[in-house]
Order: sequence, then C-alpha cells, then structure tokens
Amino acid sequence: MLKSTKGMLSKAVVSMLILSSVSFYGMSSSINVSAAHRTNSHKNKPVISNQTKQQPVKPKAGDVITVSSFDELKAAVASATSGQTIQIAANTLDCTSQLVLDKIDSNITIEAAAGYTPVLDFTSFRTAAQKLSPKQTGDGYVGVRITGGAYTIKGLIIEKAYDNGILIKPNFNAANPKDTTNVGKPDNNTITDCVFRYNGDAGLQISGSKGLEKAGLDVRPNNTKVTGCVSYRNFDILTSGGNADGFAAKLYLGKGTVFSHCVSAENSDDAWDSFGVDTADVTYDHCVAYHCGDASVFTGAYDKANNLPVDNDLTIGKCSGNGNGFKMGSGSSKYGAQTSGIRNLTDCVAANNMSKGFDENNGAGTINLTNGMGFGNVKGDYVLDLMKAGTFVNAQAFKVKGLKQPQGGTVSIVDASKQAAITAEFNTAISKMREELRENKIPSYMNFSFWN
Ligand SMILES: [Ca+2]
Ligand SMILES: [Ca+2]
Ligand SMILES: [Ca+2]
Repeated sequence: MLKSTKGMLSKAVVSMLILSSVSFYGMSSSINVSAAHRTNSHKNKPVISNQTKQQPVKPKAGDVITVSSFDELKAAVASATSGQTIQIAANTLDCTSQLVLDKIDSNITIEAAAGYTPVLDFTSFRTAAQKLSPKQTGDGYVGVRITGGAYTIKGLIIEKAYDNGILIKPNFNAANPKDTTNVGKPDNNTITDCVFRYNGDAGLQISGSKGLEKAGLDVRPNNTKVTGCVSYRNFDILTSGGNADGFAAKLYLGKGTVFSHCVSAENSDDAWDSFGVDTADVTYDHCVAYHCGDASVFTGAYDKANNLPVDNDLTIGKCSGNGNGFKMGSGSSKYGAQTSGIRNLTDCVAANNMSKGFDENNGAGTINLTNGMGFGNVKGDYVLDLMKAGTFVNAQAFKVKGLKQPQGGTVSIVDASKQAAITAEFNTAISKMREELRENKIPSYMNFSFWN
C-alpha cells in the first residue's frame, strides 16, 4: 500500500469510536469481557478490561476470540497465537484497509461465529484506493492478503475489494530482491465455505512471485485446500475484464492445490485459471464452472433478459474477458515453460462459458478425469488435444463441435433425449445458489445425479 493511503485510512479508523464486546473463551475457564474503548489509544490490539482481574487477559492456545468489528478483527489477527480461533459475530464488517495474515505456520482459524454469515465488505478500502490509484490496482489493494501459512478461513463472504478478494502469495521486496526477511511462507492454508464476489480481480488468487523467481528464491504456495467456496461476478473493470477469474491458482504455483465442491460463476474472465504453473498439479473435485466471460452480465442486460432481480452490487462496465471454464495450463511464455503437471478432475461440470469448457490452453501434462460434463460452452466443451489421458472415465459433452479429446481419452456425446433433463437439474441448482447468495447465505453444495 502507498504510504499516503495508510495515513489516510488509519485516520478514518482512528476517528471511529468502537463500542463493542470482545470475549475470550478459554478451554477450561470462560472469561467474558466487555470493552468500550477508542481505537486511537489501542490501535493494534483490543485492550481487555477484565471484570474480575484488572489485568489484560492473554489468550491461551485453544481460546476462541470473538470480534464484531473490522478493527477488532485486525487486532485479533495481530495478537492471535497458534491454536486460536477468531470468530466474527457480525453480519457485516466495514473493511477500511487490507487484512494481512502473515504469520508463518500460524495454526490460526478465522471463522463465522454461530448464527452469523459475516460479509467482509471492502467498499471503504476500495473507495480510498480508487482515489489514490484510479487507473491501476495491485497486491496492496487486495482484500485479504495471506503471506503466512496454516490459516483456516471459514464461512465468510469477501466482497468489493479493489483487487483480489483473497490473495495467497509471498512478499517481494523490489528494493532489495534478495531480501528474505519478510517473504513469508504461504503454505497449508485452508479456505472453506467462503464466497468471493464483486472484487476487482480474481476472487481467490494463489500465486508465487515473479520477482522472487528472478532472484532465485523458490517460495511457491503449497497445499492450499479450497472447499465449498463460490466465486462469482468478479470483474477487473480497469483491464476490461481480462483478469478476474473466479479461482486463479496461477503463476509459479506450488504443490497440492485442491478445490472441492467449489462453484465459479459469471466472472469476467475464466472460472478457473492455472496459467504459468510449470509442473504443479491441481485437483478439482465436485466443481462447477458456469457462465464466465459474458459481457452482458456486467451491463445488467443478462439479468434483465433472464428475469433476474437487478444486481445493485455489480460492477458495471465494458468486459472482454476470455470466459474459459477449467483453464488448466499454458504454453511456454515469459512466465515459464509449457505446463506439464497432473490435473485431477472428479464430478466436474463446465457449462455455458463463453469460450471453452475443459481447456488445456496450450498446456500439456496428464489429465485424470472421472465424470465430466460439458455443455453450452461456446468454443467447445473439451479442448484437450495436447494433454495425455491418464484415468479418463465418463467424460461427456452435448455436442461434437469444437471437441478435442486428450491423447488416449474419449469424450462421449450425451444422448439428445437426456440433455434436457441434465440442463434442468443443473439450472435448478444454479437458481438455488442465486437465491442463497441473494440472502447472504453460504450456498449449499451441489450434487448431481446425471453422471451415468
Ligand atoms: Ca491483482
Ligand atoms: Ca484473460
Ligand atoms: Ca484468466
């Protein structure tokens, strides 16, 4: 972040009077503490006025810290230690700056408190950032920035950041490229049951750093597990929609990236994008890539034409993104050699994307697929001719047009008599998800019956 942004934002934060309660629940003892304090005197951590002992309580491992404002969340994130859980007991947090999670092997959980679905709304941060940098976003403007490891984030809606909703990526010190003191170690992070929407770049991005690579430092994010997440209507308006994927596990990715039960829908660019990931493997289990890259979504015309309620949260603008579903790699480029890792897909659907459904994007490597369904993808449901089929079972498409099978693998065409029922079951699931999202609920997992 630019220094001037920091100053300006912290002034806004400092001017707020926080009246709220912070509670620490110990494993064996339970201490409820009320705090009514001004953040200007205790900017970095919530000071606990303990009702029984008059000393601040230092939470022990295993404690749950409950917060109900963005300032409290930031303070708790700064003070939390291994084994602690931070619970958010609020349905909306007004996020005035970036949330940085930078502890190495943190073993810290940030989650919704029971009965809440917290929306981390980054509008305030975005508005300030737009004033400072109206033509360009960047890592400093991401909503949640994870350079640390072993964080678990669960049950949150992360929206309206100027750049990514969440970015998992090491730090690079451009002034001193060999400096390793603050690079971070973005391994073993777990993102569960979260929603990313209306952000100005990919909803969730997981990347290494070009600068670190050039400096010969191998710090690529390993073992990111993403489960039950929905990423939709993200749109990088400043770059005409060409970058905002739902899930971008791309550019110098490490090992062990797994997406399970995730849906990527109506993003300006691709549903999933693994451009420039070298030999890294990526797994997609029960994932749905739906209707990405459609410019009419971002004018509002699509909703109008389909009798959907007006989406007042949408970023409106001119979009010319790519619109692939599962974009699994890339050819050789300035970001490295042609991708050559393994892609594992189980029970995955790519539907109604404006470009290709299952797409190698000039990448190679092995594809293991069990149960794939592709339909309505404008430039072909499967375009995989440079990939080798490992296990390749029950890959289905609605039409032959544009189809390119992997080497040694066969895609079958769904009988015309069965296509309407598959479409109907799928559309019902999408409608249900839209309804849940409108009500600020974390959508239920999709499970389809049409594989056989
Ligand atoms: Ca970005
Ligand atoms: Ca693109
Ligand atoms: Ca992309």
